[in-house]
Amino acid sequence: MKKYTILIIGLLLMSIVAISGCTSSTSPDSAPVANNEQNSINQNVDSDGDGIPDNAEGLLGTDPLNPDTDGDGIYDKEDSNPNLVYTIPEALSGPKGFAIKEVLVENNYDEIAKKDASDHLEISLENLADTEINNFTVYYTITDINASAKQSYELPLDGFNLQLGETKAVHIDIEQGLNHYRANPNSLYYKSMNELEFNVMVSTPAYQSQTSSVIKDAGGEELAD
Ligand SMILES: [Ca+2]
Ligand SMILES: [Ca+2]
Ligand SMILES: [Ca+2]
Repeated sequence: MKKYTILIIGLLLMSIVAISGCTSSTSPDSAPVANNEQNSINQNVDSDGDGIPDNAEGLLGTDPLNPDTDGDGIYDKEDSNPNLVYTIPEALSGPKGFAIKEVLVENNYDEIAKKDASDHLEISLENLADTEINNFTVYYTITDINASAKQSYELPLDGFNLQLGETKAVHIDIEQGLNHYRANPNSLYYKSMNELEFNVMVSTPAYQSQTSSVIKDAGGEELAD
């Protein structure tokens, strides 16, 4: 009888050890749950402070890191069409002080790093004036003819200047760096697989505005190699 009692106590002790072992082995599994909770909390963050949470900006097609996605001065939350500039800027007249040498929306190449770059809107500008030029603004539209959708953006090129005789590219994308300016990561450019038409107007006070158009073939954007 005593033997059986010892055996039962022994089995109970083994069970407790086994159960506590199970408990400790399951605790790492609970970590992803905590991470998921953390993610859902982060998605409710309003990174740009425009009153729209980051995850909702993705659904709306606006930029979670720009309170005024289209650059028309009306914040995303108050903007009835946050991807269409409210007042289309007028073309400026004057002498031709600069030229648009090239507009690329695919097959971009990074001249500094000497390698392919991810597809983005790249505008190459040449100074034709007898002085340095700055205070450029880019206004561009993206038209998805198949989906009957159009978006437009106005972007001041703060800090960009063209020295005498200089030709230099402006990069409108989601990269950071010199001569890179912010594109909406949820725009047609990044979300539509259809053929897209880009119309670009570049202006700076005292000179004639310059325009150019380019087509992006159907298919998604290509990332850098
Ligand atoms: Ca926001
Ligand atoms: Ca925003
Ligand atoms: Ca706006």
